[in-house]
Amino acid sequence: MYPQVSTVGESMVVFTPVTEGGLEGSSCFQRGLAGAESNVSIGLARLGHSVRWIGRVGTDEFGRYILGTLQREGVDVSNAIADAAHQTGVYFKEISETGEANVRYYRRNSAASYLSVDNLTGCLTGQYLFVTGITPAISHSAGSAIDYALHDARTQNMTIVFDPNIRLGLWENTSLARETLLQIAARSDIVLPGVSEGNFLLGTSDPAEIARSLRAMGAERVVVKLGRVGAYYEDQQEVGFSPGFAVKQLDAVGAGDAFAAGLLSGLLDGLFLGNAVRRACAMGAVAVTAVGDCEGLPTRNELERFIAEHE
Ligand code: KDG
Repeated sequence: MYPQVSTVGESMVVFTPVTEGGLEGSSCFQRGLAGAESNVSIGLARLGHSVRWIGRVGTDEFGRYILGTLQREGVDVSNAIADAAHQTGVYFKEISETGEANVRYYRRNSAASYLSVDNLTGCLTGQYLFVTGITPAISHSAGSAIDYALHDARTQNMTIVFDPNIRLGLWENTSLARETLLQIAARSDIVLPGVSEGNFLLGTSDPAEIARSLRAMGAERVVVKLGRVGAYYEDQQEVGFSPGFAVKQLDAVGAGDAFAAGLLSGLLDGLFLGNAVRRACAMGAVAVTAVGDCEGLPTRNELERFIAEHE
């Protein structure tokens, strides 16, 4: 099936302790697949959409695991690059009792950090391009690839969806992070910040003000994620708030990616923005009920059942 969505970014292997003691004390870890853009891809594929993930992994066991898993999920990896000279990135994650994560990255000089403009030439296709603020943070070369992707998507009339996904630990400094992410937001059609990301970028925690500022910069639609509370959304036609769903949160990592997948899915299905945001909130809620960055992403049937049970 021809991809409806293209996305580009770094995927990694994540290890999470399965015994007491966190990263320091635990001797047993569970392996999983991580990476915001591949999480979104899996979310979309499970909802029945066609999606292409473009990224660069090592030719090592972890790279093979990532590509094999994505393929089994139905994600198009035909343009992914296997890099024999560099390793696949890895990260470790311990989760607190409230489901918040403490992460430790081992991704410097990873295969993905060598992502380049050449790797993307002729690869982007579909109605939507989804990008995050993680990719420009990992290296200059990956940042140039994102710059090219935005340009190419614009030329092809694709709708650009941007999740800032701020990871300050990956940036050289905060002003470079702010400047780069605001530039990407201004070149995007749909921007999906969390409220604290809005505050970092624009100096306000007021969702309406965040949306207004991003729209004044050029974004057509803005959806501000308010965690378990729900989400605020705004475009030319609709302004509103969609409440969150009450669930027991086991692992918050990946909630924003599930949200993005739900939103894209709703828009691909032709829903109005408010209804797409409701689907996004439901996706985020289901995703946090399982441990793992992408393991909790529901199929379409599971999502519909969840929404019906919580209506
Ligand atoms: O949004 C979840 C991702 O952040 C996670 O899967 C790992 O991509 C990742 C990152 O860079 O933190």
